[in-house]
Amino acid sequence: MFKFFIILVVINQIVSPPVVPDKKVEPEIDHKTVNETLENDPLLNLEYHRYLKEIVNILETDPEFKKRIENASIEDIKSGKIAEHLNVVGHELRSKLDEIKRKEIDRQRQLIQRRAALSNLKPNEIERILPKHVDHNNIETFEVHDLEKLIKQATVDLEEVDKLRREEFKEHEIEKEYERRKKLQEFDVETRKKMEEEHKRSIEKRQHHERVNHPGSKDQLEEVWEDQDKMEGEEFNPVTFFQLHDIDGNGYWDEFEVEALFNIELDKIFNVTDPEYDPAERFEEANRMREHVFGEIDKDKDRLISMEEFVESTKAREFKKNEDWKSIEDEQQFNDDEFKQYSQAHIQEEHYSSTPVNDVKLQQAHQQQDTQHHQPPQQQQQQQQQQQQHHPNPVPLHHQ
Ligand SMILES: [Ca+2]
Ligand SMILES: [Ca+2]
Repeated sequence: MFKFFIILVVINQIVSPPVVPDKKVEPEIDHKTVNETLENDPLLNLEYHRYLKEIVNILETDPEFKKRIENASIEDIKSGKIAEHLNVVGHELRSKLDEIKRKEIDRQRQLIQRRAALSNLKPNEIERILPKHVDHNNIETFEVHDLEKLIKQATVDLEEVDKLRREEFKEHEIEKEYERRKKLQEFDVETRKKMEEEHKRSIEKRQHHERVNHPGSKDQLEEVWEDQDKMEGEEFNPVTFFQLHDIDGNGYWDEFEVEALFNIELDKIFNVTDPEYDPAERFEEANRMREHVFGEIDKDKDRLISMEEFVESTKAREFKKNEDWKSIEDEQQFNDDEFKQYSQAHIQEEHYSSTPVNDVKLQQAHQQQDTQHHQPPQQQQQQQQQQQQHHPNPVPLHHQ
């Protein structure tokens, strides 16, 4: 398969739509966040990925198009420059592309209109928030401009995806800690103490894991070669190793194939029998190992490792080094300020969700009035104290 298609297929797998649990309908949506809400809408994302896949599937069947993009550079793919070759695609396939685009536009419009109605958006505001992966000025045919937009959008997503994943993971860890401390408040002092000790023991146990081989080092890969590939006794051969782990045989290691190389190391850190075992942490660790290995080996930054890139990396001096690897268990994932910020926002949110809508509106009106009136500092302090009494912070702000 050509690199262009591999990259788009990889994008489609990696940038999968986030699983967002059904949230309660908010009494009122903040107008400022509407744009963001729509851009992150899981349904719109789902449609976009389906669309991307459908377009790739069609283009892949055109021999002339494939011939033209055979030697495309990663720069030309990322910039969308290769989209100009769409002009060589045959009439029949172009009609199919047109049809896919028309359906996509229809789907988008329906979804957006539903959401816009919920958020009381004006018609001119809807235009502004239309997804950027389709050319909306032409709603009938799929043109060079559409392919260019699609490729650009997909590669932008790809560059953002690791950053977003890290942020989401941090929030997950903070949330977990918040919930844990909240739960503690339900018990008496004695039980709480016991639970805290147990938690501490669990953390220490995870921190004292077996030594992890540095991801991508000779020692690490040789362990895979011997234990996983059952090649014990055979000398490590980079070409054979590459082929063994190019699972789909497309000539490149993609992110999933690389992450699969770390299972032995991950088992050293994470134990499913640990009562606090969290699959999200294992997933994050695999991603960080993969990011590290790609940073070292993927020289042309196309998010694929070619056999040449891999073989070359095994010749470097670093390959034989096996430096200590800091796992997520070895470092704190968030600081006190971040935790404090989350707790405060959450306490407020919990309070509002348990308050009837009319009361929320009344409170908002009161708050507005409050900010308009300049209160003397003493009064402000008194009010703050009253609020704190009303919504006591159930969670102590220092952790671990
Ligand atoms: Ca592969
Ligand atoms: Ca590469």
